Amino acid sequence: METTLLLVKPDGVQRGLVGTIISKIEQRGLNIVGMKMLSVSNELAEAHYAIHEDKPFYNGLISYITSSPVVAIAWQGNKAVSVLRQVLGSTNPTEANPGTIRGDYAIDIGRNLTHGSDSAENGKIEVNLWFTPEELIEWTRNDSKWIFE
Ligand code: D4T
Repeated sequence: METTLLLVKPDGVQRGLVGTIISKIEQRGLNIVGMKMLSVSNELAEAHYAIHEDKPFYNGLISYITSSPVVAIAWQGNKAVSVLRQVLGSTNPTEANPGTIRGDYAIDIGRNLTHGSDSAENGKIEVNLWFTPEELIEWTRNDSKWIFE
């Protein structure tokens, strides 16, 4: 069982796509174990994007993620990391397949609607960065036996 972080970035919230994005992932079969809306502080943005500190697009990333509220969701399930990234589509929306969130709703890499953790290890780290333990709830979906063999 893996845990992974989804961020619906400011463009996703402003464009009214929160419900669409959540429902695609929920219907695929992952469990929501934490969910909140927040204005991202510079400190949190810098911690989240620390790995990109030296990249030319770093300043744009920080100003984009702090520009307007985001929705953060922790998901759990078998293969949750790869399943979530598959639903989101390629980082660059022009390379994302139709049927994915970015393939259907985005064009620019700097306005790619969502973030999804890229490994099980980073999933744990990022969920712990964005959520306190009290904000996470372990539970079993009633339909889990119809999703996981
Ligand atoms: P996210 O973090 O949005 O799920 O994307 P990925 O995990 O798939 O991609 P990433 O870490 O390589 O990039 C993080 C973030 O930076 C933006 N970006 C990326 C950008 O604006 N210009 C670029 O050239 C790249 C490579 C998009 C996602």
